[in-house]
Amino acid sequence: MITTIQNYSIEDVVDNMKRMSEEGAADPQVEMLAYLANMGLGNVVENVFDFVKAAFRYGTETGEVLTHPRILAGDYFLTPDPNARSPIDCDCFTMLTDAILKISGVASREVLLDTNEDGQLDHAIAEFYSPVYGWLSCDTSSKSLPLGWVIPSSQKLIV
Ligand SMILES: [Ca+2]
Ligand SMILES: [Ca+2]
Repeated sequence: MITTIQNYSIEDVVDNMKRMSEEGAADPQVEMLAYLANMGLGNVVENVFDFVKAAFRYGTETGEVLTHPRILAGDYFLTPDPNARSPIDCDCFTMLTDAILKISGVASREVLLDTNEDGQLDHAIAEFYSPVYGWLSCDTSSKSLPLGWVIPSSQKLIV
């Protein structure tokens, strides 16, 4: 059973992540990121996965923050060196990835995870819908997990 995420109520996190992702999907600079991501010739989901992973780096935030996708897009265009951009954590990657997937025409959603099933949420990912396999992970904040991981439903809270 999922109950808390750090010091925030689940309702606050869920409401804010959903709202920011939806606003991000309507933001001109986030749309530009989707355009850049899809200049590749590969599968759309792979394009977005590779682009977001390369564009931002994972890092621990000071406190827990939910950075709006439009702010991340602004940082992308203002800061040409990816290593100079502010590090972001999993929830920020999730909102941006979900927004860019939606702009790219992919059915996607945000998911909060309790990966060790101890009742505490500890991770966030975007998922995309595969007509064959159902909902699959698009975890752009992970250095190691490949695209398309199947997450057990017992770990998921759908945003
Ligand atoms: Ca965060
Ligand atoms: Ca946990």
